Amino acid sequence: MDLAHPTAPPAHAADASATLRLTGSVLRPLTLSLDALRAYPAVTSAPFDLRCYTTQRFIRTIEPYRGVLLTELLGDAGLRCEAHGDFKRMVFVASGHDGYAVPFTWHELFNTPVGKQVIVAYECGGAPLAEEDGAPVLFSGADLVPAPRHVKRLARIDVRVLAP
Ligand SMILES: Nc1nc2c(c(=O)[nH]1)N[C@H]1C(S)=C(S)[C@@H](COP(=O)(O)O)O[C@H]1N2
Ligand SMILES: [Mo]
Repeated sequence: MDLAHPTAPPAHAADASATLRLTGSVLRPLTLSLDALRAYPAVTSAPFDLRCYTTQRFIRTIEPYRGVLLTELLGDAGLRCEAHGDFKRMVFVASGHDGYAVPFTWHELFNTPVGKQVIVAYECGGAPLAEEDGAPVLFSGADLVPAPRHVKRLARIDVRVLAP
């Protein structure tokens, strides 16, 4: 063992992987545990049928989710706009622990009804979701086929400003 470089403390894998980070073009980068998500104002979704976009296969009916709006988390982190009007070119890349990633734009979240139904959920059908159940789950309730923007074990929201 190299005494000058002691081994890292044991990683609390379960804790670490259930945390969500807000990174990129934000004023205050956030690292949020499931409990931290529960401290924000909560919203509840309507139940819906999850379908795969690729196969059109019905997957299962999802009972109402409870969680926090993605716009609420972005408001807390604060969007960083270096140039006038940067927000109009802003995109949010939501990715799961496995790298599965889906985008949103500033416009659809803040300038269309879609944003009112994009939830980071920690509860389903009145029961808490554990990491093993896929928590936190991001889903976009206004999508016509919700499975693609239904990210299990959401790990990161990265805020980017597209180059002109
Ligand atoms: N993290 C993560 N979430 C994901 C996916 C994935 O590969 N990774 N696949 C998506 C797709 S394409 C579908 S169809 C559904 C499948 O949901 P299920 O695995 O719960 O049946 O999850 C969605 N969410
Ligand atoms: Mo899918």
